[in-house]
Amino acid sequence: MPSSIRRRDFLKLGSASIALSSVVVTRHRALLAQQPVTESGLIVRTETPYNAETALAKLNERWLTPTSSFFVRSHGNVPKLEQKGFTLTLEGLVNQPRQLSLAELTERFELASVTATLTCSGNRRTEFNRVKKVPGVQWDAGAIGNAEWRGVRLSEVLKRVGVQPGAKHVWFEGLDQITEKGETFPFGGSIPLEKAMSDTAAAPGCLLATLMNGKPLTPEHGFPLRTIVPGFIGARSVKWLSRITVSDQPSPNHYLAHAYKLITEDTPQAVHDAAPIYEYSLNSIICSPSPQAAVAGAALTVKGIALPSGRIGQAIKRVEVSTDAGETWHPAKVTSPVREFCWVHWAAEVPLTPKTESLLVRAVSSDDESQPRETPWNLKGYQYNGWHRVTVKPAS
Ligand SMILES: Nc1nc2c(c(=O)[nH]1)N[C@H]1C(S)=C(S)[C@@H](COP(=O)(O)O)O[C@H]1N2
Ligand SMILES: [Mo]
Repeated sequence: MPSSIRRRDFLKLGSASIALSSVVVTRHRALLAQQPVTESGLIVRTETPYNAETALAKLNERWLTPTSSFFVRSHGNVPKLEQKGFTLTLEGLVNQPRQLSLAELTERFELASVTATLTCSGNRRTEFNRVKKVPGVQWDAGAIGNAEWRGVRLSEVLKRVGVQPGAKHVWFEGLDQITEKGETFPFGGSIPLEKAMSDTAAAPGCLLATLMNGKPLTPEHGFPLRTIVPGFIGARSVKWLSRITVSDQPSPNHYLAHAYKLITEDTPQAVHDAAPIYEYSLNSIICSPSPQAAVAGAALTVKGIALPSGRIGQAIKRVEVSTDAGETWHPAKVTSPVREFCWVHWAAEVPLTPKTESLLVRAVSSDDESQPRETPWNLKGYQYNGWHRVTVKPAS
């Protein structure tokens, strides 16, 4: 990892004092009424399977998202599992295939932890609908959260069982069952072996996690065991993990071989030719004010989050807000730690004019990568990372 990142690690810009603005921001109650928010701050998108995202105002409350308000993405049932009797199978291109109980896994290997942002590749999917409606869970921008995960490093487990020459990918399989087009199969996927082995001092390439924010995983988040792949889209962090297979090929599971690809036409050839999505992209979101909020005064405090892309070593360098449709940009102050694989929280005080109709945000990474104005449309609605826009109304 570049030393510039290491130096920034744990860097607290926390005391960035945001001048009190003279602005009145009122919540638009009618809009909230259309989207009931649970007590813990979740908006349920589908009951069965259970899919819920975090209300935007809640996303911005804490750098570490409380587990109770962390988004949930499930493709099938939420298995209710017992710790007793649970085993993890290790097989494929390994010298010593074996089954490990949860106790064996956590006692035989050193505990490691990582703070990492998890985001669904379909986060912000609804914004593609402006071009052409996309199917799938209609996520707004809250299918994202930041948590502290603890468990054992996949790399250490793989070294112990001995990876054979020719191995290139590590497959994961969960214990849930999904029925699609008349077939029933578990959720699964894979990551390149290189990613699994890419531990740094700050982050494992992949963690076999048993704890989330210091407590055992909840059933919705994968109890008793899941993978956490820092920097990769949520789909690669397989919940209710029961099987790891080392192979020379990527996983044939539907969620690696067919879904989670950027395609513009649904033909077997197009799906076959497209590469699986692994890393998530650079992104930023305005969390407050809320859409349609009434705003008044000469200045406004805008707050939100920004996420570096999942490439190793990337961090957020700059966040900018515009109140004039992208003509001029005002720098935001980062108000949280700055690390790779983690979002930052930011706040900006921006000028307001009677003509201000919307607020825009964009971020720049440590590699000087910037977000596009719009993300090109794709059929499944993945990886939206255009400038996030929130419309506001002058208060009268
Ligand atoms: N077994 C299993 N693992 C899974 C999924 C699933 O449906 N089944 N969904 C994936 C997707 S698409 C995402 S975005 C993340 C969401 O993790 P969370 O529900 O803990 O937020 O889990 C991933 N792991
Ligand atoms: Mo996802």
